[in-house]
Amino acid sequence: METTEKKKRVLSMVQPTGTFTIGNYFGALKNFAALQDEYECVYAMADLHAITVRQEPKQLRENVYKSYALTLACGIDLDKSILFLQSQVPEHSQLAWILNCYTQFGELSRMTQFKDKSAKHADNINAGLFTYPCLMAADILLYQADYVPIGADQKQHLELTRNIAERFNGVYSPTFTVPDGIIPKNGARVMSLADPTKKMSKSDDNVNSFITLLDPRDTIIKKFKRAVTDSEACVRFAEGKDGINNLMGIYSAATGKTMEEIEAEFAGKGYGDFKVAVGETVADVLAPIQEKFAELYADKKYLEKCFAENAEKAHYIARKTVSKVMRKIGYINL
Ligand code: ATP
Ligand code: LTN
Repeated sequence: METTEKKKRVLSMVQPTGTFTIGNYFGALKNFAALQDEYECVYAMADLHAITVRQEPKQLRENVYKSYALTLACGIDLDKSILFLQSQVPEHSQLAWILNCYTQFGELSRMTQFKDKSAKHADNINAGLFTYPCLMAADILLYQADYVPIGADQKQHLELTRNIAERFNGVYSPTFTVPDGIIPKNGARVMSLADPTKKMSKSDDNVNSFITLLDPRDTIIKKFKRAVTDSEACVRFAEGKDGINNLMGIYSAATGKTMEEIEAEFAGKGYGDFKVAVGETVADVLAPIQEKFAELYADKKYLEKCFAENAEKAHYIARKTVSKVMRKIGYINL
């Protein structure tokens, strides 16, 4: 007998806070496209999250168009997946408030992203920065997601999401699907080229610390040539060689080669040759994305049509969850 199994659902988001880096790509975006055939995928630009850090309105608007076009250019097919703007689906804010009331102050205080961002923006440690993980939990739980593709830095937030879901389900009755993370084997934690003990981040003040998906080929190679390494001059993966380990990780994520294969390929060669090879390989991976991006970004009318259609599809799913949650809590829900 033929069985038509319902596809499991995937959800993930990226903050439109600048041009995406290869950290965002290898950690998350690359997986977004890869999961589309097997799962029902819902993706979004987390523009509500973006304002936990002060944003200039014109710049934010531009970043949203740009990030959306870039995400599409990474291979999202809108006939298969949904890609929407978080601020256009009001249920995210609505459920986030509710989940705030099922999350403990102590739990939020332990979040390392909060600690890092409050150290970096000491003049603006706002309540949104603190309760941000509740909004992220709402993003995921609204869609009853089974899987969440993320980089390793988001593991702690996903764990909290699972705890909130289990708590709510326990207080009432099963309401939310408890999600699992999908963290890539290679590229889950791409480090800064300037300080390989720190995560590569698109909002880093030093532009040489990251490679963006839109960097021209010669800039990519130049930035890799400048990457901080060590003085051993031997391409091998080992403790204490953070810079080289990071470059090997990037090369591995771009080519699929193992660390042993990379060591063999560069045996007897210096860091100079290795850095150029990493740069050229990354530039080759990014070239088709850049080409597709240019086409999409030039057509804002098309992007706006996508925003509207996809927000409506997302809203349809999100609304059902909020309605269920309201009923369970005891709200009058006509
Ligand atoms: P910001 O600098 O604004 O804090 P970010 O560069 O850290 O942003 P996000 O929008 O917060 O990027 O992250 C989007 C996705 O990319 C998340 O799944 C996150 O885990 C992943 N990601 C971000 N940086 C890296 C990195 N350096 N290595 C691997 N994955 C990453
Ligand atoms: N918190 C994530 C971005 C994000 C997200 C989400 C990721 C917001 N909502 C839902 C996965 C699922 C970040 O800072 N990278």
